[in-house]
Amino acid sequence: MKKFSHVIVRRPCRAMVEGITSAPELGKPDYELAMREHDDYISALSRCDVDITILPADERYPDSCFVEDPALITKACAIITNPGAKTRNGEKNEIIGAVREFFPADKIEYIHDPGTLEGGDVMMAGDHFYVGRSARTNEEGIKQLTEILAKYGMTCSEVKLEEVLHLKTGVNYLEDNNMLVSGEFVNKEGFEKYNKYEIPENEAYAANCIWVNGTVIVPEGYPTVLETVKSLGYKVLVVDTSEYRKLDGGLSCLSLRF
Ligand code: CIR
Repeated sequence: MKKFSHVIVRRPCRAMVEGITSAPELGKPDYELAMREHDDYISALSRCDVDITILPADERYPDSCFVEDPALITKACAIITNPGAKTRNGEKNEIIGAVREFFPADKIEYIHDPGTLEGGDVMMAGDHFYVGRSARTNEEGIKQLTEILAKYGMTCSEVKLEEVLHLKTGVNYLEDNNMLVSGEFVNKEGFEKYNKYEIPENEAYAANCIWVNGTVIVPEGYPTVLETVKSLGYKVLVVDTSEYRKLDGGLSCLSLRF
């Protein structure tokens, strides 16, 4: 099934070694290896029937390869978010140019102060969007998002996060009513209508898989998740994201898919 025609990515910058992390014990990312992993990510996406826009590295923003956070792209409009992380907020001004290539000005919406929102907190399931209330996304940001989506006939519901950075750190929709859930999302209310596949604690990082036109990209090194996704009948590609994991980043954060 073809749903996405475009993907936007941004090359990691050397300053990524200073990116935000909640897990300094994993060490700093190795930039050269991160670049190779990014090459592999782009090459996996190129096998998923999408056109890929590759933005250049931006040394001013260490976390700028995580393009999922400064924008949210839906089938009807694009939303430039207002990242709650101070060192990342300016990324919103740098993603606009790429978004304008695909959307006219009247279909580009904005989250404004005091609202904050990061795209990693937003999970699309058809015309409904789940949005995580997190350290990065606040009540006002969710209110603004709800109003924007309503203008285009789409709906939104809030999910309060207790443990993870972003909503999609722990739960991801794979289309076909299938959802990967880990940790706090295993028993959280609101996802009952989906076929939920529980991910064991030692593979929790791999809850962050992405579905792209019938193919699911899975991070390397998580055999249980790999088998689960394969058993659902998807075509599967595996990409190592070890260096992005050191910055709390994963497969979904590295692209905008629309
Ligand atoms: C951050 O803390 O903002 C980055 N180091 C990681 C962002 C990951 N993005 C995502 O989950 N959407």
